Amino acid sequence: MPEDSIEHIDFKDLNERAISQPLVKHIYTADPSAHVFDGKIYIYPSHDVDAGEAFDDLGSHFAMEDYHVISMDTIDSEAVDHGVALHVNDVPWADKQMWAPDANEKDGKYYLFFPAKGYDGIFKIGVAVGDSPVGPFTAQPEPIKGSFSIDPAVFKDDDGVYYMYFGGIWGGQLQRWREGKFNAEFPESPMAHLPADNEPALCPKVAKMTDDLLEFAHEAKDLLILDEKGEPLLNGDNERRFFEAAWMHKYQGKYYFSYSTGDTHFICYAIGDSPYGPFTYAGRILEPVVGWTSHHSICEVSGKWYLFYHDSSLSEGVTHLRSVKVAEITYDAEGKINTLLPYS
Ligand code: FUB
Repeated sequence: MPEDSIEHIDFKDLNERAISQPLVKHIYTADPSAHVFDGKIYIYPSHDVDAGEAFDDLGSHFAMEDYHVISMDTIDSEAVDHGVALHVNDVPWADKQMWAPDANEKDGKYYLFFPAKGYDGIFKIGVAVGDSPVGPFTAQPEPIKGSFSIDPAVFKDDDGVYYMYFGGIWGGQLQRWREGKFNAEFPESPMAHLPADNEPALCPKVAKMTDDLLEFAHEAKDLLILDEKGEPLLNGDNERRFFEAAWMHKYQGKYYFSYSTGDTHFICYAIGDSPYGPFTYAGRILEPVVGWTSHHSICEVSGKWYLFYHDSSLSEGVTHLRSVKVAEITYDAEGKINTLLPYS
C-alpha cells in the first residue's frame, strides 16, 4: 500500500476490521514461510528491526540481522518464539540484510535457506543446517554456487525432489543478472537494468536441489508466467508481473506458483503442470496490506489451506516493521483461489 496513504489510516478501526491479528507482538516479523513438520506448524520469518538506515528504493532500511523460528501446535494455538536460530555474524560470507528465508526437512535434518548481501554488496543465497526445526542452524561457509538475488522458497515435490524458487527485482537485484553475471554498471537505481515496458518481464528462477540440499543440481532456469493468450507477462504489466516473494504449493495435482507484484502490492498466483512451468496467470490471492511490501506462504494444515502473510498494522504503517498473520484460503470448484481482502 503506498506510503502516502498511511497518514489517513485510522489504525484502531483498521485493526478491528483486520481478518487476522499478529501472531507475535513482542518482536516484528515478516515474510513468513510456513511448513508442517511432524504434525506441528513452523514459521520461518524475517526478523524486522529498525537499524536507523535511511529509506530508499533499494530497501536499505530492511537491515535485518538474524532469524527467529516461530512454532504453533495447531493453527489456533499460541505462537511460540524460539529465539535466535541464526545470526549474520555466524555466516562467514554474509555482511548484512538477512531477508526473507525458507526452510525444509530431509532425513531428520533441517535446512534454513536465506538471502544476504555479501561484503561486495551482492545478494546471494545460503544454507544453514540443524538437527531441530527451530535451530540453531550452522551456516555453510559459502553461498550456494550459482545463486543470486533474494527470497528463496524450497518446495518438496511428491516424488521427494526439492526445488528452490527465488528472485526479486529492484533491491533484490534480479535485473542485474540478465546476462548471467552481476552487472555492476551504474546507475544503481532499482529501475535501471530492467526490460522496457513492452518487453517480457523478468522471470523468477527455479533450480532443482542436489540430494544433500546444499547446492543447485543445475544452473537456475527462468520460470515463465504467461497471460491468458499464452504470451509472457510484460514488464509494464505491473499489476501481474513477478516482483519478489516466490512460493510454490501443489493443489489437486497442479502446481501453484505465487508471488508479490511489489510496487502494485498484490499477492498473485499462476498455475502449471510441472515444477518448472510454464505457468498461466490465474488471479489475486491477497489485496494490498498496510505497508509497502507484501509477502506470503501457503501451507496445508489439518486439511485446510492457510495464507501466512504480513502487514505493518502493529507498527502503524512503518513499512520495515511488519507482523506475521495467518488467514484461511479457499478454492472454488475450478481450483481458483478466492481473493482475500485483508481488512473486510
Ligand atoms: O523483508 C525484506 C524483503 O521485503 C523481502 O525479501 C521481500 O520479499 C520483501 O518482503
